Amino acid sequence: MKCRVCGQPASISLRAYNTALCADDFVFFLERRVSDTIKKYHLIDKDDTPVVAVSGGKDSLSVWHILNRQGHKADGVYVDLGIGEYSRESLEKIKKTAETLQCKVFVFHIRNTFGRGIDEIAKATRRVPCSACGMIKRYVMNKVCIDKNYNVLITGHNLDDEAAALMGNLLYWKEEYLWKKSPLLEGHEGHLSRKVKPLFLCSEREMAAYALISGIDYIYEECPFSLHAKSLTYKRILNSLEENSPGTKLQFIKGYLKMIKGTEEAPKNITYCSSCGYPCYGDKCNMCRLLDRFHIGNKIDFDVYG
Ligand code: Q46
Ligand code: ZN
Repeated sequence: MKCRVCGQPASISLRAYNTALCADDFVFFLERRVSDTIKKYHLIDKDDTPVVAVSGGKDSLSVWHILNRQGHKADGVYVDLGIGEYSRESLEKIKKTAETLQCKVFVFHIRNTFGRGIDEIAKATRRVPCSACGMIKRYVMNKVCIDKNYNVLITGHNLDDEAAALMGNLLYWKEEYLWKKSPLLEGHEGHLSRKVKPLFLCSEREMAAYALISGIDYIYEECPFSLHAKSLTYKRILNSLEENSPGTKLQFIKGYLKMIKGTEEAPKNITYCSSCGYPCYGDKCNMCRLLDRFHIGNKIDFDVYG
């Protein structure tokens, strides 16, 4: 198999595109795909001040790396869930990447604030860990943007994540979420940052290959709470469809984007939390309720590295 561009031996076959590329041309192809997505959906302007939500995994560290290579000087933000070796190793990889990129990373340690990890918080509040985690992450990421003057939050969601989430929303006809899967979610000036997903059209396999070829040192293990997630089942089903019919995931997401025209509007009829001022439904946001429950007060501190 030869590289479609230069004729040298190919390193990766991309059946969805009916092509094969060598390592250098694949890196060029992937980075071009990201910059085209950014341009097409107006994700990041040259005057923007972006910050990347990093987890230590291949997608978030790769998008951080790509953006900085493309001249979007982006810092990072990480929520340390306090779940043992997994959290420790993730933080190490993130600090190392921040150092390589010569960027700052803001770290919120859940254990330092709450005196317990995400699993214990979830138990105490009768939520599942992913629900407590999602709520805290959304709050903390937004707080970094608002307090530290970043106007756009970048996430590393890839094509497989989005296709699996869309499939789940369709299967159960979750209409309230069905139209909420786009590369750009508008914010509310001074209250809620804009959120963008530059890897929206890059598959999981492509991102793993990119990270490997580019020497990105990421954590291979997944969060221990992700193991029973329904999204993994949807990903397996989509992968077997892709195996039989290459390009299925891309068509699924592209067709959807065409229908919603690329942008998701910020939620309407929103109110603001009486304690912190961030958007919420009701009088107080869930994070302020959580802080009240543990008698912590409105005190969210970050460690800064880099
Ligand atoms: S939500 Fe759940 Fe993930 Fe949080 S607890 Fe782990 S699996 S990290 S994106
Ligand atoms: Zn609040």
